Amino acid sequence: MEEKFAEDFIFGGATAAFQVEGATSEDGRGPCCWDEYLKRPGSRFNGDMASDFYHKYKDDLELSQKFGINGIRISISWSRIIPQGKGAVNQLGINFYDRLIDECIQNNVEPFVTLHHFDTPLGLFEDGDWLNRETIDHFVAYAKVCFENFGDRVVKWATFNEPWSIAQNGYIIGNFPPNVQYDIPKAVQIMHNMMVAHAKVVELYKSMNLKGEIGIVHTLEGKCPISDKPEDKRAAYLDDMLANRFMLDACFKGKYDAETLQTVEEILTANDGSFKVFDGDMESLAAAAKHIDFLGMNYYSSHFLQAYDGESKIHHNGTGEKGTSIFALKGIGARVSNSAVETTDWDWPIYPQGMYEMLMRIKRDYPNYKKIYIAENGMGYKDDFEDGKIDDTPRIEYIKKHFSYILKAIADGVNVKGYYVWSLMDVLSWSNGYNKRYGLFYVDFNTQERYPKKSAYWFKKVAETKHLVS
Ligand code: BGP
Repeated sequence: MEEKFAEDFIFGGATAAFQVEGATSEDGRGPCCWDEYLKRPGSRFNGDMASDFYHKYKDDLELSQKFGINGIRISISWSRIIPQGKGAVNQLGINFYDRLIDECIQNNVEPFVTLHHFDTPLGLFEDGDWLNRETIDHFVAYAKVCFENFGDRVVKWATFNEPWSIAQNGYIIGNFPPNVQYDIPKAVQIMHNMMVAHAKVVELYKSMNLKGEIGIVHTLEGKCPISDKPEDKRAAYLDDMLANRFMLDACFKGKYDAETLQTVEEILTANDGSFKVFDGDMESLAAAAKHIDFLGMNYYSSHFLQAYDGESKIHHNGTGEKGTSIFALKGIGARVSNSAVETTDWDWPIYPQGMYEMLMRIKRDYPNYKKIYIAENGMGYKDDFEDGKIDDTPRIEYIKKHFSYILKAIADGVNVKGYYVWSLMDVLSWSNGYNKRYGLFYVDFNTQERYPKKSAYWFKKVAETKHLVS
């Protein structure tokens, strides 16, 4: 195993516009789908203030720099730049990201910018979001505005964050807008359309001859059979097909392998549906696969699969009450607990070797990948705040285990160039609110004060020495 991270390895912190910025009606920002969703009666929280990054970004960047952090994932809020999603550009929105990007650079915290992190402008969302093919053209137009304005300084761009989460949470689990459950055909169509949008934006970026690199951020989840039984193996294979392989094929092979296509069609038939490929789509995917510069890999967890032949049944644990999750999908399988594997309070299995296996798989199955950034990894935890001190030792242990598997993958030839912990500071958690904390920096959401957690001090030592210190 490698003993040390390379000198140019990025030790970053990740954020996303809606989860940190707040200021949702300031400076001409239009509404996004999450504003509307979290304002419905009964909602337990909203994003109006979040971590107040819109006003506190200078403090956060100064803090980052002090703690050895040399990269930050931010996303641009589409509805700050183009408030209606299409049409007029909002100069005040451009000005905000100009200031933010300049501040990152001044602090030597390199910005890694995602164009879309779940927050489609409300009008486009109501018109069908990514199921409406016109959204693709609007996204390309918005990307162009971003590249024209920030492409001189930003050298790392991601088209999307986690299309699988949008598809799965919005159309299968139902805990993201539009809160549809069990509609696997729509989930697949959304993923395909987003892959086409991604491809078109990659091609646009390359045509503009800018100096940086462009990729996509996927959440990749290991899918392990709970036993050696062929039917459990099949369940793991099917879940993997939807969550991982379908979109990795699109991005890095520029097509869906015959096996991928056939299996996805079988899943769709079991769910009474199909998906549609439009004229020119496959040409777009093929072109972009030749040009994509990196894979941003988010890895939190793996799942253990058992065969299941009943109707779909899901309960999402959005409260941190351990052991309350149910996830069983018709035509695929059931995610079950593995007594040998610890979980978080939100029932996410802690399985760091799954990250190693996924990294090795990328190298094996997609040999044209150029480099990988771990774009998110981290642990949701109910931190205790005592006299300004936060002892989050379990989070340190979690990150440390993942770091050691990254070093092992690097030693085994995978080109991993950076790691962005989720999250830089505590943020709004999409379907869990403010009590599921991930940050290196604790945020008191009443005062918006920041406090470094024990993990921040530990992360600083690793970033400075490049060694996996204890
Ligand atoms: C990823 C998202 C992040 C973040 C993280 C933690 O899927 O890209 O935005 O939210 O998951 O998820 P959660 O807050 O649901 O625990």
